[in-house]
Amino acid sequence: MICKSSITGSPGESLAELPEESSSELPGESPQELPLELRQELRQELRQEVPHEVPHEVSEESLESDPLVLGSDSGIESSLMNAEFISKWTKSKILHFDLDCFYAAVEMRDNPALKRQPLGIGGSAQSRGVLCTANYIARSFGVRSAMSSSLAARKCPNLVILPPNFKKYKAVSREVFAIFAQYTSKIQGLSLDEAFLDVTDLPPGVLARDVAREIKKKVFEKTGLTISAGVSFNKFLAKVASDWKKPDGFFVIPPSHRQVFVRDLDIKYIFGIGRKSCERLNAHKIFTCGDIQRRSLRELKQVFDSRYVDMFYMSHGIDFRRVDGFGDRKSFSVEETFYEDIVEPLDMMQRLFRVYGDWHTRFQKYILDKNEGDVPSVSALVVKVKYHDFKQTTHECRFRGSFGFEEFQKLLEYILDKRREPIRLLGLGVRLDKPEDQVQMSLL
Ligand code: DCP
Ligand code: MG
Repeated sequence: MICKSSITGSPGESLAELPEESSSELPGESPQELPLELRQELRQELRQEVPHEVPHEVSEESLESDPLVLGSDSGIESSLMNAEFISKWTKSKILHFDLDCFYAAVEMRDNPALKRQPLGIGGSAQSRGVLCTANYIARSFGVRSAMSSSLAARKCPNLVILPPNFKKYKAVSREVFAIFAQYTSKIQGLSLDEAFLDVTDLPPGVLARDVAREIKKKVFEKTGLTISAGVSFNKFLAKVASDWKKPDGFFVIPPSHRQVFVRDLDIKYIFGIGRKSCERLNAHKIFTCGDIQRRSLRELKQVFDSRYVDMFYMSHGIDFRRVDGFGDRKSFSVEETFYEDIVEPLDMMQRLFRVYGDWHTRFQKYILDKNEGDVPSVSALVVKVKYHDFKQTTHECRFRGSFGFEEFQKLLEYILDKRREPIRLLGLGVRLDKPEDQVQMSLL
């Protein structure tokens, strides 16, 4: 077994309607996700389409020697935004949905008296619990997800804290995803309450915004919950749009409003910029996408290192990531956040077993839904742990052949041997290779 570990820190109204020009072209993977092939493809496209010979990645040498890229007024930045190239990447129709204060909303639905109270879902303040989420009344007191329940109770003395009922939330989630599936099979679920849908291939005359509205309505009728919807031409902006008018939001960002919309957009919305990156960038006086746009590629390379081209495009509202989950997935994993830190190793193993059961069920369904010949092979097994202090560790080992819970157990043991402290999240999964060998799994 070849293993590797990694330790990281914790990671208005509608402007206008989305033009409905039809396109059968799906964008490729993001350079971040599938770098090599697509970067080559992008380079190729840039060579063909931009006036100057512009490499997608600007090497250190060319930064020094090529007068085109030395200054911010060099022209290379605008070359990267070649109109034809950009129009190609603004033809998709992407929806993003996210249920509002999900766990809390389910509890309020089932006990309407809770609607008038500040409500948190999570572990109790007495037992070092952590909140999974809070309703919007509680949020107005500064209560947030992942906050310790004791701090939340200090911020909001009348806070009612209920333990989560994951079984119930999973059942609701299944109902919501079944509604999504009535419109497209191109669904990428990000969590129980959040998903991207690619509706580029809608029949002529069917508008993406109408589909989004209809889904919102159906979700409410079926579950009694409000879901926020974003409509745009890529994942980045669809996700921003669903957040824009939360709760019960609906917002459209059409290609024609790309530039105006992103100019003053906070960099915290950019995919790949977390809290820590945000602080670092703010120190460089970069607060908005417009601030990134105004920097030369040379400066961006210094600030973002290898991610600078992606960040350049994101700052212009261009995102090459495709809605994934229906095509060639590169991994399949499941994780669970606990509402109280898990302290005992035996308890951790039992939780891992539960996560494994969940993963196993979903993975089997994923495999069964595939056509024969499209079934990917498993190339590695992965276990992920987030500690009480939000430090995250993953450990993975290459694996071919049949495997079961025991293999994941060994990976967790390895992690715990290195650091045996209370944990708040456990995840496991597999990395997938192209369909070559049949996946063999030993069933429980
Ligand atoms: N969750 C969790 N731990 C976190 C964040 C979220 O257990 N740190 C759970 C509880 C949430 C659910 O996942 O209800 C969905 O997460 P969201 O981030 O979408 O948060 P909410 O749906 O609660 O709120 P919002 O209205 O902001 O979407
Ligand atoms: Mg949500």
